Amino acid sequence: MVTFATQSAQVFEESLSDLMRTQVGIVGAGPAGLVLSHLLHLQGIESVVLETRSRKYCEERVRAGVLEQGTVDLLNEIGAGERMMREGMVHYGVNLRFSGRTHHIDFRELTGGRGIMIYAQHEMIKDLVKALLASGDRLFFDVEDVSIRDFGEAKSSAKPSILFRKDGKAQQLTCDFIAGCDGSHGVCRPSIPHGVITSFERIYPFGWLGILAEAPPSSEELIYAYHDRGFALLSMRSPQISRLYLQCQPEEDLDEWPDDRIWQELHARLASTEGWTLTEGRIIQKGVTGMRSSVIEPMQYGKLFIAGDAAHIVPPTGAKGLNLAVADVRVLARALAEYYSSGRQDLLEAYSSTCLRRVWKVQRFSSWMTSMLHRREGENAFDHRLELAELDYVTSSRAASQTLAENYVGLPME
Ligand code: RFL
Ligand code: PHB
Repeated sequence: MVTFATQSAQVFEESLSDLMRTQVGIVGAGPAGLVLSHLLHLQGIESVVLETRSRKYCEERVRAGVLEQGTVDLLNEIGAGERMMREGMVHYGVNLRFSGRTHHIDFRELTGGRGIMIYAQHEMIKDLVKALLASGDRLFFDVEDVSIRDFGEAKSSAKPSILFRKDGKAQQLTCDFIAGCDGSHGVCRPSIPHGVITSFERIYPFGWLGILAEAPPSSEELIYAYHDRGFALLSMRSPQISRLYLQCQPEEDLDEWPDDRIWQELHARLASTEGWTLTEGRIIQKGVTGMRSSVIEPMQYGKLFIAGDAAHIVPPTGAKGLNLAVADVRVLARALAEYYSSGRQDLLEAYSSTCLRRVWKVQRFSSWMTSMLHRREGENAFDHRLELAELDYVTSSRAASQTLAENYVGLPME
């Protein structure tokens, strides 16, 4: 079935002939690939985005919800922020709840007025896809058998290419550079020869069970709750929809979690001694995500540049994955613009080292938030006391609260 955006099958057939050549071939239409294509378009650089999933799937996949100020500014710059500014919710703080009491971290006061935007990732994807198609750039969903070749030599005159099938027909897209924005299960990173990149990894012994519920959010701002029974998070998507998470086993069986058990657990873990109550509603989506941290070094090989989840994964506790993906492609777009306008290659050569400085700081923050807020199975009383002391310190020391706040709203771009 042809689902080339909103165009007809005939238009699609015609555009296949143009498809054979572009400046930047982008694999993956997640936040990294779509934002990169927009940024390149603004610089007059041509790109083609190839995505294995359908447009519908990409636009409905429930994931992130917290956008840093820098991500919000960028979406506005590329002309895809209008609906987000209307429908998104700006927050100037988050709450940490432990021992039944709630402590507010005031971003506005601690970061000189900065905040975050609550806006669902899939809504952002819809806006990016719509704007990209309106600007005439090329984006193909439902492609199959994607593979990449001839990308290994940065200085060689050989052109990299992306092979794929569309409607059963084999295609080849030749380009100057390939951007591997194909997430943690993509093909670009595994195409780099063995021994060229080093992979750093940490697997956590827990996961998150996430739900969307038709319930007005029970708090104006997010609540991160530390509890003896495990971590819980109250987030939201709109004034009518709550997004809630529970710490669980990494391979938790959802069949063991009927709706009433989920609510019971959320009530227990989010309980407060301050007269607060959790509003329930119909659960409209459920899912389990395992948690891990990973980074590859370097994030480039020849004419292939890896960005976003394809290069690094952070546990969701710091709400950073999408924002980090956007930060990578911002660096890449600037380096490519410099290359095409002046022939300078130094920014491209420095792509990986520039990105990795931010990546490791974000890994540090996400891993710190994760260990402070989660309970480990078999954890001893000493560790438990340390976690409580960490939370007590973070919420009572201005310096510590400020550290959390400046990382949460997003470190400045280099
Ligand atoms: P994506 O979004 O995974 O997109 C990659 C795209 O590539 C496609 N693909 C291919 N296309 C062509 N050929 C192939 N061979 C391909 N293989 C794969 C895929 O279909 C997909 O469309 O990666 P990207 O663009 O790097 O973006 C990363 C973010 O999506 C991710 O980091 C965030 O969702 C993480 N995350 C959060 N990030 C935040 O910044 N704030 C949050 O609040 C937040 N909460 C979350 C999250 C992730 C979660 N889960 C489910 C993992 C909450 C959760 C529960
Ligand atoms: C979300 O709303 O999905 C969300 C919020 C904060 C996080 C992770 C996910 O840390």
